[in-house]
Amino acid sequence: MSEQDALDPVTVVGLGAMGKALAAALLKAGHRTTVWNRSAAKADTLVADGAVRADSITEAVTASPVVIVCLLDYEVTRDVLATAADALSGRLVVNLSNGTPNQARETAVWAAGHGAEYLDGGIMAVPPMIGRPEALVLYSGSQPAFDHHQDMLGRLGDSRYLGTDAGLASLYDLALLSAMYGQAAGARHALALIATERADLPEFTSSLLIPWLTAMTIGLPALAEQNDAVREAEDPVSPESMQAVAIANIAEASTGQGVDGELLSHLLVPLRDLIGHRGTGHDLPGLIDLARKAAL
Ligand code: FVH
Repeated sequence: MSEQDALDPVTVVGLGAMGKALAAALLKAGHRTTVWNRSAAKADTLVADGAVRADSITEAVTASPVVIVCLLDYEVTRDVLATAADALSGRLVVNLSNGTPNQARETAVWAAGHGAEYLDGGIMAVPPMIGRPEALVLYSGSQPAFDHHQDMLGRLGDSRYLGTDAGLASLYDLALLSAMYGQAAGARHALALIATERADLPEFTSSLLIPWLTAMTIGLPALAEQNDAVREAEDPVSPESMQAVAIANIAEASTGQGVDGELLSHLLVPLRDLIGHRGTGHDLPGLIDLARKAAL
């Protein structure tokens, strides 16, 4: 790819915390960067740094062959783009707004109906990480578009292309976010428990919580490979019946320490109910299915 292709003009639609970071990274890399936001004042700093302010969404779209959209959600994305739909033909829309796989697929069809190529994306990073290699950005949709604009997309972070199904990036994004929110809920519950007796939460976090969570990722490959062979293992390292007791104790101790179980209710309540099946001669039937549902 020539240097000229790599430095194609680009438009960024949506200048919230993330959109601003995306535009700043592209601007810094040398792209002619046109920006648009509903609240125009959010463009001021970028414009002072050299970005071009578009006064309308149509002006923003027509300014560049690549239009990167980073808005609150797909409803807003479609509402905003609809007002410039006639200008989309021949351009690439890269939608980095959060949404569901079906919303991504529908938007891909909608964009194609207006003659635009479409890439959907999921940003696995927070704004200060944008432009650095640790900012992972997942893409799906048009492979020729991804290949052609790889250099530009690479300026936002580490780009990973998942496939032609536009819904894949969303699916992976939401899967990874669900793992993150699950871990965050567990960590908050842990901190709430410790806070009932000790105040030094930073020390607990750095010396015990982080090393513990890191060490326990060792169980993830087995979870991913969970199948009937694992289910029937005769000598499991961590039998479900043992785990069920620990989970019951977490619930009981939380109540005893005056900690609300709400954050972990999605995990503790169904498991507590399954514990009621003990003594049926089975090893907590349904527990693995529950984990499977959670993993899927
Ligand atoms: N910030 C983050 O940590 C995460 C990291 C992972 C990816 N997300 C997703 O990125 C999308 C945008 O997130 P954001 O952080 O930029 O969000 P906000 O700062 O809240 O900005 C929201 C933008 O959406 C515009 N907007 C909202 N409603 C409307 C509307 N009805 N019409 C037009 N624009 C609208 C808003 O405009 P304004 O309020 O400034 O006028 C902002 O441009 C998001 O999908 C995350 O999940 C970020």
